[in-house]
Amino acid sequence: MANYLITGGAGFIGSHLAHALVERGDSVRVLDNFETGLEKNLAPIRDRIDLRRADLIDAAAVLSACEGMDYVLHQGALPSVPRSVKQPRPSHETNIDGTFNVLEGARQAGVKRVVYAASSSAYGNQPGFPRVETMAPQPLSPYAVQKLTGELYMQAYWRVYGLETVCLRYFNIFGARQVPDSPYSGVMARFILMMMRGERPTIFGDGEQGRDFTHIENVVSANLLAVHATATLAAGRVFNIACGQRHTLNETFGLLATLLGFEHPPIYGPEREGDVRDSLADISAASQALGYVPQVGFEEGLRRTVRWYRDEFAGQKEE
Ligand code: UD2
Repeated sequence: MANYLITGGAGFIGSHLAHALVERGDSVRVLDNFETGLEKNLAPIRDRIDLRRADLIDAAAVLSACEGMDYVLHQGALPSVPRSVKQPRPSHETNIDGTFNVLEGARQAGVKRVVYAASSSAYGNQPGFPRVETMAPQPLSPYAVQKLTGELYMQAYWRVYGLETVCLRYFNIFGARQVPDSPYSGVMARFILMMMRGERPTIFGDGEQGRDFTHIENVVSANLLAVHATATLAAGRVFNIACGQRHTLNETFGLLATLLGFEHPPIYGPEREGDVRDSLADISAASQALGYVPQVGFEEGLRRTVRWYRDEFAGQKEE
């Protein structure tokens, strides 16, 4: 049994990690400001975790949260490319200053390892698929720059202070508990809820942009592997976490429409500013160094996710 701090532990990804760790008997502390996280995500394990409400930009609160911890899973962030384009400052502060505070807190508290939620947006629109970690980053949006800056900080803390850090570049994660009704929601959650309500989703651009959509279960397993991987193989390194398959939005819309019995076409709108056109990961580095193997494929992930939203939003109108 070990002590874990999960930043952003009330959010989509953080809450899945919290549940997994509690289930296997580890001790979990969650730090969340509840700006995008939800208390209900932690309700079933609420009495078994140490829940702290604080902002990542509160350095004292972050240091205090790191004290006594073996591992930090740093998931807390203000996500979304379009949010960062519209309002770069809040996401800059949370994603860069907040990450710095986590590293400083972890260093001062003597934490053994920090695992960081990095983003596939680091690759931008450069040529060459699949994306390999050795490619030079070409971030397009403020969000991509922020998440990449976090990676560079993680690596510097390993090199300079010997704090073990592992960066996991998540590729478009989806699954249960992803917020579906914010203007900044990920496409999968947004489309599922709209289609359940009988509303036609809007595809930005021609819908032929591709993503390496990755079910949340794979991210949970990647984090647990990253915590325990041999330091000589994992510390100071960056790993793609994905399925290694590309699916277009048009294809994804079609599969969701079939699963949900939705019979209308999507609406097509202008391309989104700062959008990456295509995304596809090479996952061999994570496989070799961490033993990472995707647990849940794309279509099975879609089925599980649709099932969850149906249960959660039961009673919403379906066409
Ligand atoms: C980026 C990162 C991802 C993660 C995420 C966090 C890339 C390739 N991926 O995801 O790894 O860090 O940011 O927020 O950079 N779309 C529509 N209609 C909608 C909503 C979205 O067509 O109503 C499109 C959008 O233009 C994009 C795709 O769906 O082409 C995926 O958008 P998203 O916001 O779900 O995720 P994305 O790719 O910005």
